Amino acid sequence: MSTKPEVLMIGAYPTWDMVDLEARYIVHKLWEAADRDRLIEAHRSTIRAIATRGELGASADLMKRLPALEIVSCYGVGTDAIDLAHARTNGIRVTNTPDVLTADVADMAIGLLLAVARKIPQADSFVREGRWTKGNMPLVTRVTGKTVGVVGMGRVGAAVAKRLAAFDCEIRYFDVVRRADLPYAFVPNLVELARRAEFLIVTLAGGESTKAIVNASVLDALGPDGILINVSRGSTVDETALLSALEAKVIKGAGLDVFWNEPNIDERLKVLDNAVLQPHHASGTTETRCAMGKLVRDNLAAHFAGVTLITPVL
Ligand code: 8YV
Repeated sequence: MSTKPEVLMIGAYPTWDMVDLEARYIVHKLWEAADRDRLIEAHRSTIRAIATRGELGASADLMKRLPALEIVSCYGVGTDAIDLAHARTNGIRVTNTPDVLTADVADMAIGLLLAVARKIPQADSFVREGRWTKGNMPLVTRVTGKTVGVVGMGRVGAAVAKRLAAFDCEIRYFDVVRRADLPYAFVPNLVELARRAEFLIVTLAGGESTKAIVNASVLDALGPDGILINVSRGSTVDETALLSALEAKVIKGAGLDVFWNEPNIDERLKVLDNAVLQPHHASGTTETRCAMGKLVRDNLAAHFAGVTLITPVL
């Protein structure tokens, strides 16, 4: 019998991670299994680790089926899809990949803001489709110097604010607590923040406490010149309200990396001319994904070596 620990992988990782993981562990690939229940049942008593992705997480139901489970290692910073309460109660360790993806996610927030405000995708089509030869493109919206509301002033929020400062933007933010270490204006009421901002950038953690926190009232307050950017979780925005607001031009536009039902997003989103959509790809650079995969692998290795975890959540 092999001495390699058994790991259940919920979703695919890049090849470079798979090579290393398959050398160290017996890897069970749930996403490839024709019958997932059967795969879990066949190895339920020997699987000691789950390697998952931020958006896939690990439910209590799944963890309950694995009595030998010791650790859930998440390829992503957001652990909202992992049942942390169940893990805590059952002494299951949890790790994530903070810091290494912060810069890329913040870059994407700025990229989406520029794409929506300056209509970069539409301008690209304008040139390719030969419409430029028939006249000038309609004018667009400036980003520099605007008032921006950052919704969630954690690692990503602070990195977004730092970038916006270089655009001479006035930065205000909403969070559950004031960040005394940062020079930006704290606005503890989200509707109030939206009223006072031209752009809102959502960087909150997902989960019950932030579910649909950006609702119809927030969108109304953002108003017809306002732009919403979401690089957090689809769950933080009431997507039904957002769709109505975009269709009725209650707000000017939105840049979205995340959605309620990924990857099978609402068809109504696809026909909007005032939204720029991304496939949950804010951290999707080779550089960052290499660092994320290494953290997952290093956390698993630390666990099985009995040494301190590098980036523990629990
Ligand atoms: C990743 C994420 O796209 O960090 C997170 O929480 O959602 C993203 O960085 C995802 O985890 C990769 O699957």
